[in-house]
Amino acid sequence: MTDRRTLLAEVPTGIWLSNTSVPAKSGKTFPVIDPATGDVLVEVADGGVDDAMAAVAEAAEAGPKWAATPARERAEILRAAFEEVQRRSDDFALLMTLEMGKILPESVGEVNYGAEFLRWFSEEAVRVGGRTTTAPAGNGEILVIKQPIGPSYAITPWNFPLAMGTRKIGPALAAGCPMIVKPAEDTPLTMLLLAKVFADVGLPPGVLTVVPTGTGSAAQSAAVMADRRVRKVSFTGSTGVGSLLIKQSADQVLSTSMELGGNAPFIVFDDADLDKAIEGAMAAKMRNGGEACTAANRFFVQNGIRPAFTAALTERLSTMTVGPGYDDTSELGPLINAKQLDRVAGLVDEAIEAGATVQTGGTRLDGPGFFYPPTLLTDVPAHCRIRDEEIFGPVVVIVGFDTEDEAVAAANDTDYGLASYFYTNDLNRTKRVAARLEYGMVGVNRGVISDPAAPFGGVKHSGLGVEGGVTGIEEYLDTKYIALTPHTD
Ligand code: TXE
Repeated sequence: MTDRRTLLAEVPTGIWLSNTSVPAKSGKTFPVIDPATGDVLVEVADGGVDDAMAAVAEAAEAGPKWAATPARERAEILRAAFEEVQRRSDDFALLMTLEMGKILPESVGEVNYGAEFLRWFSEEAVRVGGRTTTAPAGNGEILVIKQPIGPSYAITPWNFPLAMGTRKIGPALAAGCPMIVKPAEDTPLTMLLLAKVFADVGLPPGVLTVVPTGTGSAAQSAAVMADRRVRKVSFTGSTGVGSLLIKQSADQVLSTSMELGGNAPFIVFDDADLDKAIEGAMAAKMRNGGEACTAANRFFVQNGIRPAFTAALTERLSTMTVGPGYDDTSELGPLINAKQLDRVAGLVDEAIEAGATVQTGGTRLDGPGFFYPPTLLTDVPAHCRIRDEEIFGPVVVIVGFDTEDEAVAAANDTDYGLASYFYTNDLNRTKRVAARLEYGMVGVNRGVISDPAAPFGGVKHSGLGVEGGVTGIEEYLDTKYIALTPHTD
């Protein structure tokens, strides 16, 4: 593994254009912070609208040639990038832990998960095809073909700095679309290293560009989406920003993929295996420090098993070691920044004021760094903000219930509809409850559901479109039909 100082010196910190790192046209930079200490790791180029327009121009120029590149060649570049990310797994993992804060083993897990999208879509690239139908009235044939949608724009979040990039870049490049990426201001380094990896394995210049910015996200996205050469926007982030982007994208009638927030229910029925449910709860809540859109947000536990479940989970949470993600002993890292720390602490304080009981945690930890302890709350009233909003932190809220109907109704009583989980050993209930949950994804007797082969996406305020799986590439393809009447004379 490259040591920390060498890695930070090596990672590109400019705007990624023409397969090289260049300063912002304004010369401005912004700091990337280590959330475990609050210290500046490096300064990164603060891209302005003019830098973003240079990326759009490159994408527009590179697009037709990339689209015409044989699928097998595009697939080979994606495959080589997959291998190179794996080869540099330690570097990617350390970089992610440094800029995002998650514990190192989880960063290694994300490298594997994130890299897999490149391999998966390298395999999908060669399977894009249409179909032919003989028109029923006998007047010729209908040829249905798939074509790359064109230059695409990705806005990525900070919680999975690699995987949220590869989940968009993989299918875009596989489909034949160039991609312009705006990484989150908290975590631009992982994306810049990924862009370098692509250049190292032979991706032509202009096919992948990265325009980091500190405070210029709104101006950049407005300008890029207003440019008629751009045909697609793919966003992962908060529902508020997603909804704004949908409105903005309407002017150019852009294709949009929106992976937005969640408010996942985690239901435990009396007949569930307690130990397995606890393991699942730890994974669904504490993975990534709770900063995941699939994170369990509300635990509904049937009253027969509730006391035992609450005691066991409280015990697990209260013995976790909190510390910097790069320390071997840490089981939970810091939150991403001061804003998120204030948000999580505020939600907990408000719940306590509304009558919640703190079983463990509940008070922010002293700095430096943005640490919040594992926390478990009971007696939280319905429609307290902590039950209605995405917590995005290591806080468990347990609510009791008596009947299946009651649990399903409470689980569905939210505007979100991304991930959901439940534990039961009753097969009939499994099918019933899975069908009734108004969510894009349902985990049954498991706390981790993400997989490159799965069509990841939500309903209601959680988004539009799906990423990954065999349908993931469709987000970057247009369907065209050619009505063909061959001359017979
Ligand atoms: O998200 P933002 P934030 C949720 C989670 C979290 C909350 C706030 O609940 O607590 O959002 O996090 C870019 N035009 N999720 O404030 O702002 C921004 O630069 C264009 C869920 O960090 O949505 C970053 O690249 N872009 C989630 C990206 O949007 C804009 C992941 C996400 O940041 C923009 C992250 C604008 N006007 C947060 N404003 C998930 N679905 O996994 C911001 N951005």
